[in-house]
Amino acid sequence: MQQLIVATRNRNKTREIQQILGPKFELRDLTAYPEISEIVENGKSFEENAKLKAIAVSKELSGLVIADDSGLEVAALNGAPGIYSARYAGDKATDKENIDRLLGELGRIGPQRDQRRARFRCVLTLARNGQMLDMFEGVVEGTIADQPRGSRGFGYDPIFVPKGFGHTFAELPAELKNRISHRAQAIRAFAAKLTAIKPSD
Ligand code: ITT
Repeated sequence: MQQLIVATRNRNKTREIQQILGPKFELRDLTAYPEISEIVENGKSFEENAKLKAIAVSKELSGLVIADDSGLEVAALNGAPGIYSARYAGDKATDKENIDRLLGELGRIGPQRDQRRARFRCVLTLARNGQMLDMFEGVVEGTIADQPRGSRGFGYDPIFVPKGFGHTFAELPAELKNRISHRAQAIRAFAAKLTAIKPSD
């Protein structure tokens, strides 16, 4: 059993990562370590934020640490909400408030070619003992639905329709999302590399 610490307090991410990696991995996230203080995500990119989360946590806990920084980039909003996806409608915003703001912003722009083109990005970093070991990325392209649909998943899933599908991530089975998502791609790249990492690296 490979043990991994996930540098997140977002249980939805941990659940998906566990489903993608399967039962050979035993994951533990920061909800098990309330003593670890909130990490200030002041990076300017997914890469910077993923790196600072993994490094900060790997200084406090021993073992392999992975961090996932992810978000939704909407073409017509010049890539927003991007790294601000979790707090688009404010610091303690709910998923519904974030979705409402996004649909509101798109509504204000009005009809425009490619207006609803969007993608989810995930940058995953791997660290140990305060050192970054590797970085992986995943992207899934799609469009923004007119209205939220479906109840599965989390975050912006009810308004994201992956390319080639007629349903939102929140309508599609979790197994399907976890096969094609940005997170699935990044995690698979990580898992493929993991066997090459020696215990002492
Ligand atoms: P941690 O920093 O503790 O990991 P967080 O939720 O704040 O948790 P991020 O800063 O990476 O994490 O923000 C990610 C946000 O992007 C997340 O809260 C969702 O709003 C959105 N997001 C990322 N992946 C998503 C997915 O698979 N489906 C829907 N929304 C997603």
